[in-house]
Amino acid sequence: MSFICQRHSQTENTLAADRLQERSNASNEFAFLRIRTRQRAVPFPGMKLDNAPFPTSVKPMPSITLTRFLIEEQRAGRINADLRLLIEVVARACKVISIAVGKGALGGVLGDATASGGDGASVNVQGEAQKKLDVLSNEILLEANAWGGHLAGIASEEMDTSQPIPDIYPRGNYLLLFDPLDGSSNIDVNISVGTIFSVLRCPEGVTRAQDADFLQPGTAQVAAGYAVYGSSTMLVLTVGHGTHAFTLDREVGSFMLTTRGMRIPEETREFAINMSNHRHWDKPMQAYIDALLAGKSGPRGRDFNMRWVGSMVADVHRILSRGGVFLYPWDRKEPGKPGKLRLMYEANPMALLVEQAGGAASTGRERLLELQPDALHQRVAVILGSKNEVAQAEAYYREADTRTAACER
Ligand code: FDP
Repeated sequence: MSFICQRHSQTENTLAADRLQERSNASNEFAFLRIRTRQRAVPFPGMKLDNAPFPTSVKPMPSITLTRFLIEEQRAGRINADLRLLIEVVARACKVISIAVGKGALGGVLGDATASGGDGASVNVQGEAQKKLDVLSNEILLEANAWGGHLAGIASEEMDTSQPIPDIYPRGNYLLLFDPLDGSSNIDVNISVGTIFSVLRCPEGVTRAQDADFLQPGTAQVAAGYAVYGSSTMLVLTVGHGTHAFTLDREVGSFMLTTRGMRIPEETREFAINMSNHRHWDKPMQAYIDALLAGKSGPRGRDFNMRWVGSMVADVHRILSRGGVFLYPWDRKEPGKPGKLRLMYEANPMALLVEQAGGAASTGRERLLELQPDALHQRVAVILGSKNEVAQAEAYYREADTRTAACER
């Protein structure tokens, strides 16, 4: 009762403030009062917004859950029941990871994982030190996906080889790949990290999937997505019909659809790259970035801003939300490797999400999604984001290659 009275008096405050505002538009003092009372006046549950006395800035709460979204996708014939279940299971695992990440130091999950046997840090197949949360997130995703009957195999950044579904469980027609916790170096410093996943069809006739069965180009992905554990937890998903964002309602425990059909603007003035590697890049990448840095007085004729979180998930999320270009090119530090990021469970899913949002994804020389992988943990150079900016970067490689070809003739 007192809650309703309080709301009622807030509404009256708003109306009174409106009247005062009408009487004296010139008065800054009254304008301030109006803003203050308006901010406090929110409708109580069930109030019809049409009748609300404060029509501006009040939006109805999002009401489409991930479950409802997926059921509607299934009804529209865009996914089948198994794929729906698979995505729901991955999303549920991401909620569990989100809770573990959110506990931080209180959960005892920060810091490096120790190798089995107890001596020294545990290292993954890439030779990178594993964090406790890397290992935990991997276990959460494996455990959640093993028994549902929708998968034929699972591959992860944290496992040397793919894992078939244990014999005690039924097997399905899909293959799941994931980076359980991307941006590991940011875990211990309370900066956004995330989970990236990609879903492929298991080749016909294969029941116990091997690594070779996973080696399909990104164009073969039937779904891809990521969860970003930031100031809010979000799930961004595509099943090949647009890219959609869901925000975790922590009280209810459901992902709610908050953006249907994300769109990346074609033009941008923002780029994301680890600038400390400048001297290690090849000439075309140096020339492209130098042009951005030159700003108004350079060949691009305009200033660019740089944002670099250092967690791919967070950087790509910003680009999906407001545009930009993300680059992780080849560099001379590890000349034998084509790049730092992994093709199958980092670059490919992000490339599909970006393309589905109207952006582009490239290695600099070819469309990322068309690369034929030859190893599960293959690395790749990545340029993705606003279409026209990706094209600008590609132009530097094309020009360099044309010059080289001309010299060789
Ligand atoms: P991290 O090594 O912290 O896991 O692919 C992994 C990744 O982070 C990306 O998320 C990030 O964009 C990139 O590597 C950052 O690497 P560097 O700090 O070596 O540039």
